[in-house]
Amino acid sequence: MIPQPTAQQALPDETFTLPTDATIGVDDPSARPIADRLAAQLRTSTGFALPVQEGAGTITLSTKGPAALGTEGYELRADGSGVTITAATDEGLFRGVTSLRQLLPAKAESSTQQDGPWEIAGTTISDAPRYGYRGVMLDVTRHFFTVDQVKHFIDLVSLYKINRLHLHLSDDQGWRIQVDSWPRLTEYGGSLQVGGGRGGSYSKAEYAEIVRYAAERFITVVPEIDTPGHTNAALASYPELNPDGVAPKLYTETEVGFSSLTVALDRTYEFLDDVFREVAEQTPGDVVHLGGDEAHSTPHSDYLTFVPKAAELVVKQGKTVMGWHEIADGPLPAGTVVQYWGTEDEKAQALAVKAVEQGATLVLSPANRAYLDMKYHAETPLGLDWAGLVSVEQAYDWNPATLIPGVPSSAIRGVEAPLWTETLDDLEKVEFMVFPRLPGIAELGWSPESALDWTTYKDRLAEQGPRWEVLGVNFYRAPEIDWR
Ligand code: TNX
Repeated sequence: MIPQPTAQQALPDETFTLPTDATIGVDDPSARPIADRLAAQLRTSTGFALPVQEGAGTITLSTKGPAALGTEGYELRADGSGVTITAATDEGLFRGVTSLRQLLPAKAESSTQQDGPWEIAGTTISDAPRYGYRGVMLDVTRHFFTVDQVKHFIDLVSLYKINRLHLHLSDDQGWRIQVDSWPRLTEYGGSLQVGGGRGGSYSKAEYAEIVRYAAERFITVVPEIDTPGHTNAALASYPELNPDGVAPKLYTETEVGFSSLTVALDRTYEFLDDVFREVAEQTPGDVVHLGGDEAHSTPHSDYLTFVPKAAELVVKQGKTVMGWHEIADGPLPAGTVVQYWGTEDEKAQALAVKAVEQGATLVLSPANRAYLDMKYHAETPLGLDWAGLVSVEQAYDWNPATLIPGVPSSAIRGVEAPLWTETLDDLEKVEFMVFPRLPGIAELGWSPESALDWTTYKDRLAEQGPRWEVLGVNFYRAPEIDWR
């Protein structure tokens, strides 16, 4: 399994076999949607009727589980008489069902009817995550991805117990979320993408659909509006945001660091007030990300003036501020989440320390480990290499608790694997960069430190191959993995 559970024991003399007349039982109506979706998948692949009923079933989902395992924890038992998943919350049940899917044969994921037997080797599991934030980021600005594409992405990442989807919604190349009070952001600012092709954007209804779909899989959307740099699409849409009142052209190349909001302009904050209000209104999650990275054309003193003002506008909406680690150079509101994207550079590490000294928590996305847009090896046809080559082992073989000297493990809120899409214009390319590296980051976020071991992980990873084949995932068959 990936992520490796906290504790798992074999029941050597027991095998669960899903019978033709199997049922799925729920003891709480709130868990019904989880049972219904499991039933729907298994009906498709097994051809069994799999009615969902109240009370016990062949597979039972119970919310009477131990509170000690937290909101995402669960227990699972598979033996000769059935499968029971217990958790204290629906979220915990969902994570347990995710594990059950991995215990079943890969063909259980099929979209066409397959032959059994549908067996699980007897086992007991008691499981809960190491970190509460286990994210993936999708950059929908450099290349736009439709709602259906994002849903597909959500389906795949949810298999690895990812619980945050960070959407990078604005950048130089495009503005991708509707803002009613500034309609040209999407109408004009969202019209193109890298390479000059047609871009796109999410209407409020479409964005709500992404948020809903993610929530159904217990994934919280973290929207990012990148400021004060990475703002050419906004500056191009509204001349009034520019110091000289002249809008730049739309931009469809891939340089970074050339654009900036105007820090001295009142209109800048009226703009951000509207944007953060409308984005926050559409975000049930607790966090709004204000970017803050690579503001190379914002004078540093301006940057230090800007970040607290922008952060205040997020706080005003009742949301927790999240930002890339550069924001830690100035004062941060209480509870800020700082996203570390450094490699081994001392400057970035010093900013992480400065963040923690201010009481912030860290989400770790070290670019030389967790950046899913880095090439696997020198010949990888897609991706970038500014942070180095990121092999499957390189992505997996690190410890979040000790990554940054001077940062105590208690300050680590979790991990996130960002996928920037300068070189990725369709889902096949996205899948190629995400798989097989994301499961490794997901395991670092979930599994106990004692379970992390490249040699054994490699074997577990190999077993995911047949699943991805059944699911039609275009994964990179890294030669160092002994794919089954
Ligand atoms: C740096 S990392 C960026 C992005 C690029 C990415 C490409 C960070 C916070 N900003 O603007 O897309 O590199 O790898």
